[in-house]
Amino acid sequence: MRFNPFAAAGLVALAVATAHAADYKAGSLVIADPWSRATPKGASVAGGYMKITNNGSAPDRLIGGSSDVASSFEVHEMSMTGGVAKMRPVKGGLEIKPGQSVELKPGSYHVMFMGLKKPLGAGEHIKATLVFEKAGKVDVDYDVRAMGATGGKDAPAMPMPGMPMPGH
Ligand SMILES: [Cu+2]
Repeated sequence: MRFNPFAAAGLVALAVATAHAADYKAGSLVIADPWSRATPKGASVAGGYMKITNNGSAPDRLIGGSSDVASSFEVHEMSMTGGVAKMRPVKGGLEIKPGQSVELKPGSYHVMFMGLKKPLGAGEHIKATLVFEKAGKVDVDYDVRAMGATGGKDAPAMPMPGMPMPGH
């Protein structure tokens, strides 16, 4: 198939149109479109996603946070090892370099609501506080989207093959 510049332009326009339900600013950081996923009954964890941009001249780090819906909150990274997805806390926090963005998304970096007090339903909003090393505390709202959501609000759902992984 040959490269079609008109189709490519259409994709860019679509991406722009569907981006950013809500943006939050803290110092030189912009936190764009925090969202989470509805959880199956009995799930104890849920993932939280967003894009963090550092418009400043010094690095900052997402070092933790909290939320009323969960007993604890961690910053995780995920990697595939022999076809198995594994996640672990990011040691020392997630760095956002000056002039760069880090996208927290399914299958990659994410925040994790641990010890959920109730299942998350699509359409709900979760209040959470993010803690950055320099920018300090930032209150954000996570938009809870349907189970299986993989990205922006209008992105098509893409079921994971194999075992469902609640929260991811
Ligand atoms: Cu996790």
